[in-house]
Amino acid sequence: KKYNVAVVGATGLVGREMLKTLSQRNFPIDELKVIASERSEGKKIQFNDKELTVESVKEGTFAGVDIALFSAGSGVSKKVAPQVKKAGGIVIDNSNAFRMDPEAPLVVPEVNGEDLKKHQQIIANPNCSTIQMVMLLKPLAEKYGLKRLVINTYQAVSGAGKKAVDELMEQTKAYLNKEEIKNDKFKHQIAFNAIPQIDVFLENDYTKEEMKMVNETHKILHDPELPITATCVRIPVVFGHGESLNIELKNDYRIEEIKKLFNETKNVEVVDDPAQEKYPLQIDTENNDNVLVGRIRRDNSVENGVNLWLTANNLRKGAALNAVQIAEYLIENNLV
Ligand code: 11C
Repeated sequence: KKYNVAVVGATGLVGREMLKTLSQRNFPIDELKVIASERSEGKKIQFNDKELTVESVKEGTFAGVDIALFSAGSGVSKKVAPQVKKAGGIVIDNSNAFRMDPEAPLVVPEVNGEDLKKHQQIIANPNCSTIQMVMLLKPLAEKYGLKRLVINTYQAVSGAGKKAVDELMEQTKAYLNKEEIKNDKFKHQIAFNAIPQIDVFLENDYTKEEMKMVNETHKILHDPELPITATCVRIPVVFGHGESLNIELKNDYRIEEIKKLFNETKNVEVVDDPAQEKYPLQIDTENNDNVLVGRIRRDNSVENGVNLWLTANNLRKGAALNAVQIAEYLIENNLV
């Protein structure tokens, strides 16, 4: 069977990656609609051997659409997703519009795919930095139990969209040419700098990105009481988020056992050879869809503590690929 698919936000960084992923994975598409804002209407997008024309949302746009992948910001999702639902289709939404909605499953297929069985046509794709982390937390939770988690992230500018990538490039050129540095997407200079702020600040002085990592992890792991604290930092890297995790497990472990566990986890790759100075790098994730984990070592300052470092492609597993995997899970389990 083939499906009518729509990509909403098709001209953005994630939207384009969604189209690439659908093509690479030979997703069973009957008709494909590429949708964006009115500004982009009429633009052409190549998909396999076809040239598609970008449409904007109009009355009847979603008639007959089975699955709509959204990555156009939470404002668009809140307004347009209900239209898809009303027309009988399923929304897989990459924004934060529905993530905490109890009716909307928040899913990483390898971790909590089962939650899709209760879907009510709107499904949320988690934040990129949450997705890559829970891929490792799930096997640890099952085998040892999780007691507490401390997260530090080193996130790529592409997480903030195409304009943010352009800003890093322009600032880098300006810096090297000793010209004036202009900033717009970021509050401060990002070239040759690190900014300990991703998204806006909340009343508790954490940023929204940091609280997403806490709240989304609680929901995905079905463990709402797990103590988690996060510091999220933007660094001048284009693709790939890095994360340092300090994890307290409930039960004792052996390092070799954890490495074996990760080696046996689907779509996770252990890159951990201190003797050879090998560990996951952000640049290694450009053409790799796996979550890379390394620097796995005991934290002797607490009982059952473990430190590790992970990287993954924020636009692929962190966004587009995870969304397409959700769609594939729905099809495989007759949930469309
Ligand atoms: C960033 N993690 O790197 C963000 C991007 O809630 O889906 C994704 C924001 C989100 O800026």
